[in-house]
Amino acid sequence: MLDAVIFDVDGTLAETERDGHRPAFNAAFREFGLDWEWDVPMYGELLAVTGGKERMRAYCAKYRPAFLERPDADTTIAELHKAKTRHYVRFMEQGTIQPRPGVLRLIRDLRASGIRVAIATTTTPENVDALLATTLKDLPADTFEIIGAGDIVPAKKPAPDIYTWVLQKLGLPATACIALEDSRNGVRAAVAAGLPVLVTQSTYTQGEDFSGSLAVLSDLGEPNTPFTALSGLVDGAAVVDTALLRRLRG
Ligand code: XBP
Ligand code: MG
Repeated sequence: MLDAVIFDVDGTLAETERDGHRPAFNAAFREFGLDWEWDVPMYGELLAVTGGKERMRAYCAKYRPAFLERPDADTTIAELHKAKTRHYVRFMEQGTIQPRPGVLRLIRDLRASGIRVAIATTTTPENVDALLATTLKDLPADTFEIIGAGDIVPAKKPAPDIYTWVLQKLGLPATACIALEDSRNGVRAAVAAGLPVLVTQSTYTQGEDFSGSLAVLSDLGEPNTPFTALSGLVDGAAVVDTALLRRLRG
């Protein structure tokens, strides 16, 4: 039985990193009078570290070591992150970020089949709320039964903690579920939690090492624009739907 599907957010439900999170960080840096600018290639490098506060700290350690010597470094990073979240929510409200192909179709299909859906993400809860209210506004408000996000667990992906937290809230064993992810860090987190995981690679995660996943696809596919299978057996299917997820989980 497949009882629940647990979705990653950034890169999986929508392409939020390049045109959502990245400009939000840059807007926060400008607001604080910092001359830091994360261009598209630089942000790709920084995505190796999950979590916005953790990402800013990793950036400083490599490129702005003097900043970390400041006595107010920790509080400034926390304040910067609050500003970044505010800018991100504002950008989302402009309504330019669309769901990835097949996301709405698959979620509706799962719910119609009685399968529970949940979220496991490293991003801040306000960002998930903003995504649900804008990009995913066509889904009923109670679609995602459990939302695991941000700092509710001490260790972010690739640690398994957020998936373990969601599984516990769902009251399900990992073997009754499947995770959908777009990144190596996400696959590592899901696998470490014992979850089968399917990958739809995203702009920033093309060509990452997804070992441990069931299959790697271009996207979830729509009937008139099927997905491309990059690795794994997907038995000639054109789109990811409830039936394919059940077969994949075995
Ligand atoms: C995405 C992340 C997050 C976002 C930024 O994780 O790594 O850090 O880039 O969000 P996922 P915050 O793919 O698991 O959703 O700034 O709120 O941390
Ligand atoms: Mg992701």
